[in-house]
Amino acid sequence: MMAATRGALIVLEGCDRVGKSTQAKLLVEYLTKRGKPAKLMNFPDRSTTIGKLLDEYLKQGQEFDDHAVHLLFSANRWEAASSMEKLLKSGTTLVLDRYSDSGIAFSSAKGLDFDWCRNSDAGLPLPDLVLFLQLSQEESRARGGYGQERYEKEQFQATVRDKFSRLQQDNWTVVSAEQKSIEELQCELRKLVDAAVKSALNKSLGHLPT
Ligand code: NYM
Ligand code: MG
Repeated sequence: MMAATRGALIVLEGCDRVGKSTQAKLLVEYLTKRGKPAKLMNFPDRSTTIGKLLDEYLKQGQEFDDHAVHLLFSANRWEAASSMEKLLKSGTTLVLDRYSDSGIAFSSAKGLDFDWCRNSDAGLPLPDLVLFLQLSQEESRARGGYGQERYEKEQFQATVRDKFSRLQQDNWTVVSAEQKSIEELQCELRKLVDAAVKSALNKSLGHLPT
């Protein structure tokens, strides 16, 4: 029997300052306007109890062992997993501003083992599409540089960039954000998202492998 109509799980990934949050928000507005139920989710979700710890950590008000904080970021996804599955199965497309790949890239950039990082996310809902936004170090700098949070340093971002490039998988679509206006990039992403939403209708929802 064919799976019931479901929404697509779409993830925006990339280094800091590439425009993920802006693009994710615009994609949700676009889908909603076209009568397709859609919801924006951010990871980390700083509103939960675990998310508040992560917020403190990112604002450098709280220290954690690197492994411990990796597991907190992962737990922050797990606490959302069942409601994500419910929404997807009821036909809502989810647009995620970061997900598991950020967890692996940022933690492994601190020296943690890649597979160890991946393992805590095994079993989470599998993205139908990962849109990886690419931007050179030079252009992120030109966009106004980084903020004050932990990890927002040029050297560290360069290491994260390397880790992301090792992570690239079959369901990734790399999109260059270089020299593009918000509207130009949005236009490109919409086409990819439309296709993903359409093809998710005939596929059952998968789960992240180990
Ligand atoms: N981050 C995000 C991680 O280190 N691990 C994770 O699992 C996730 C989802 O949090 N610099 C890092 C990447 C970002 C920071 O994200 C906060 P944002 O999108 O700036 O709120
Ligand atoms: Mg952001």
